[in-house]
Amino acid sequence: MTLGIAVIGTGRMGADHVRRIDSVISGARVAAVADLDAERAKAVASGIERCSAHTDPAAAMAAPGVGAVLIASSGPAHEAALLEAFARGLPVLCEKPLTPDPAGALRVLEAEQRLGRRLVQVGFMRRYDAEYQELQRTLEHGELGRPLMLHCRHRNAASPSFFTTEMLIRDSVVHEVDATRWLLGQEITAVQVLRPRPSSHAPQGLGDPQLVLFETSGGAVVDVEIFVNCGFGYEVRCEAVCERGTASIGGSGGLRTRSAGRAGRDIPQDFTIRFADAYDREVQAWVDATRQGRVEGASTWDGYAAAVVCEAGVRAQETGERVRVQLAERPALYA
Ligand code: ISE
Repeated sequence: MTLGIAVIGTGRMGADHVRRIDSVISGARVAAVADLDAERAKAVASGIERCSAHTDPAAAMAAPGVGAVLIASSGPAHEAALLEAFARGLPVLCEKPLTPDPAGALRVLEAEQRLGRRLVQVGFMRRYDAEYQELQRTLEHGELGRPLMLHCRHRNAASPSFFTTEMLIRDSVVHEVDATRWLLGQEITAVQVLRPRPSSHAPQGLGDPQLVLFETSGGAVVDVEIFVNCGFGYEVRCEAVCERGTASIGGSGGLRTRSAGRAGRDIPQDFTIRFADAYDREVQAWVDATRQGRVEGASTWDGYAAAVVCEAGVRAQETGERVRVQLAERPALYA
């Protein structure tokens, strides 16, 4: 049976997911949408057959034919929507971050444990990117030996007007937090942040770029350059340095051109383009698993761990100190 999905939040990501469910992937349809902005919700729903528009997420989840929920509203609205989905026993794909703060993430973690089964997949889409998957398999198979370091670069052409220095960690570096945990199969145990003099192209008051350092439970060290106003495009790279060699992804694919005495390739301008395939594969995998009664991908535990590491990262940003990461005990549900 086709899976009816309620999409909560019809901003940039939500609208992109509605388009994806409606015209790219198979096995699902958008049955309802919700957005605080009633006109926006109506506009998104109007192009889709049998799709109702709401301002209240609970009303969208209660709409006829809804069997699962995709949460793409702003981070602070996630917790309430997740708890509402739990009350209805609906499987959820929740865009990152699970919640912006560790306390909220812990409440969601506890609520899911009370249900006694996993309902949530957190939308860390890099886990579905073909290059990231190849790197993960390479590290897991161990042909290069033990990973010693990861060098990561995360660059955006420009940050949106509402972006704050904290968001460099909570909204952007959160991807490297999850990628590090997933690629290495280790927890992050401490965070440090170095802050060069900001670029003169960064908006007033934004500490951009920054260099973020993670230490991990297996003794690896990870550096992340986060630069959200680099100006030239969207670029995400990762090089793993292992005992017997290195493996790197990002920056190498795509169409190459030679013209007017220069050789080059186009650089995507934002993440919806760079990670378009990853988003398609992520949502298709979630729909397939949900239709078979399974839950896979990043779990509520992964979302919680990312929130705790980001909290430590923000404290490291503010204090200039090395901040230890203290996680709760991992519950058996996420073993
Ligand atoms: C944005 O929210 C994302 O998730 C992108 O992947 C990231 O590159 C960007 O910095 C974030 O603001």
